[in-house]
Amino acid sequence: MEYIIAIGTNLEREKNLGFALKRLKEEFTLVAASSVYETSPYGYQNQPNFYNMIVKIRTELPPEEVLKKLQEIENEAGRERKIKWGPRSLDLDIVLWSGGRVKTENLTIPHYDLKNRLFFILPLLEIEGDIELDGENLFYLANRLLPYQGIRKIDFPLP
Ligand code: A4P
Ligand code: MG
Repeated sequence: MEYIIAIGTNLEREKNLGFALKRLKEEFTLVAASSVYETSPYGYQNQPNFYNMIVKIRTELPPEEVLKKLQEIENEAGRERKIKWGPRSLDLDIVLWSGGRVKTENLTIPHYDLKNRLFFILPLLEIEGDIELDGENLFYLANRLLPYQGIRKIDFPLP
């Protein structure tokens, strides 16, 4: 199975992004990694800018087990869940997987807001090329969001 995982952090960003990559490599096979982007907060505005990126991993684990591993890694990074959409040391979301759709009580794949977030779409373009989501290609989606969502590619040395 292949999974597309989104990484987001806006507290101790360098440390937490490096930690996430290290732990993901320990738990799964890392197949591809996008550039790192600095992005304006989406949703709740009164919080620092984020670092966001996308990775592709390979594993035999089913989605529920992958989610559990991701939540363990978030917890190791000291993740607290207080404000919905608020500041976070580390957020690991499953964006897509090779098995199609999932809809259970605690897991929705594709990610419920994928098409509205430039910080998912732009790095995803780097990894997957111009795939379609429900008949809309990633370039089209990126163009639609670019005027409204601040995003800037940064140099980040991958561990
Ligand atoms: N869950 C369901 N589907 C998934 C999935 N595909 N991947 C459930 C991961 N989790 C999934 O998530 C809440 C529950 O979602 C989990 O228990 C899981 O069972 P959470 O991470 O505990 O809580 P949250 O992150 O506060 O909520 P949510 O809805 O995931 O927040 P979002 O929508 O991820 O928004 N701005 C910028 N620029 N960059 C960001 O990365 N992130 C957010 C968080 C807001 N603004 C941002 C960014
Ligand atoms: Mg999340």
